[in-house]
Amino acid sequence: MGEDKKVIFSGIQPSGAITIGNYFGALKNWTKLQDEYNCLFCVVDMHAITVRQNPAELRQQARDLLALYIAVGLDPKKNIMYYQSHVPQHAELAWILNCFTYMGELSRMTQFKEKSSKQGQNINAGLFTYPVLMAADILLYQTDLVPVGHDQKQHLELTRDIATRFNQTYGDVFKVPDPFIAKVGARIMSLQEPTSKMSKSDENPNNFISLLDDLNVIKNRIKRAVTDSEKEIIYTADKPGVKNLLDIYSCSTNKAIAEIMPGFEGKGYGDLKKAVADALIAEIEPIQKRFQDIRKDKAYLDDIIKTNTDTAKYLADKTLRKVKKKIGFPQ
Ligand code: ATP
Ligand code: LTN
Repeated sequence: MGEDKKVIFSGIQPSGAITIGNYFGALKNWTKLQDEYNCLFCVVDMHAITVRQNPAELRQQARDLLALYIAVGLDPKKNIMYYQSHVPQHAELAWILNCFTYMGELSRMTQFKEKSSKQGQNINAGLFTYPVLMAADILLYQTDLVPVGHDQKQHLELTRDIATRFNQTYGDVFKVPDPFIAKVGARIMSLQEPTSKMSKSDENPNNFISLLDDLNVIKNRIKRAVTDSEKEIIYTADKPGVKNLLDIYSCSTNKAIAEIMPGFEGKGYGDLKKAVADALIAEIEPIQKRFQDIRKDKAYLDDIIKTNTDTAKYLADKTLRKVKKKIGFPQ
């Protein structure tokens, strides 16, 4: 890692097939950062088990996700890409930070409220303390910037609060990180319910598009996406379905909304959907091809995992040792 560059950390849960929301909100933006920053991109499998996972599927999804990181254009020589569960320092720091986090803070987390309402009676403690593990992920690497979608802003604020609280007691141990939320793609919405965000663990597959979906499936999902009973293509919050399609189009073509709107003048929703599907497929198809090649090359992936895990462990341990010493654990 170059000493002079700022550090970026981010992660995605292998909790399902990666959606175009994850891609436009996170992955695609990461690829633009890899030259300017020292980046760590983690497959956060420990976060994924806050919801029950099938073991065989989890293992496969984690490996797919790592291969996808590379397929979207993240260079494994430039970026540190690894599985969270391979670096035990994450869990160790998370425990320590649990003792610096208040129950009240955690109960205010929107994601906890949403996910716990879905889990009904048996809400596990991991779901509650999930943001503390996320804080540990970030703080272990003295991270400057955390590129995430809009939904993670609250978790980032909590991370900052925990770091500041710890530093006030023990001196400057942690860098206090800043969120890094891109202007475009930060919030891709569900296709059938465009007032909630697209999510890979949604029970209704018509709500999302996965990066690895068959191209015909992608076409059909877009075709079936909710618009409204009017006709005109306008970019406004009152038309969430149409707005979402325009956002997807804008992200797929790398063109600003103002730039694409004139092209849709006098056109109907059918034209819009066709344009969106074509643009999206043009963006995704090459990624799928690269993914298939990478996923087949076992030795290549294994080597990346081994090398990157060692580097991550080395860096994480530097911070963790400092933390343990400050707290007063026996040396
Ligand atoms: P889950 O449904 O399992 O909670 P998720 O699809 O919400 O998962 P995460 O793994 O929690 O995805 O998030 C990975 C990254 O993708 C985060 O940076 C998050 O902000 C971003 N992200 C997730 N959903 C969207 C979305 N709909 N639009 C933009 N960014 C998103
Ligand atoms: N909670 C995040 C995933 C995540 C993450 C992180 C993102 C876990 N640890 C550290 C950035 C930095 C989510 O997107 N649901």
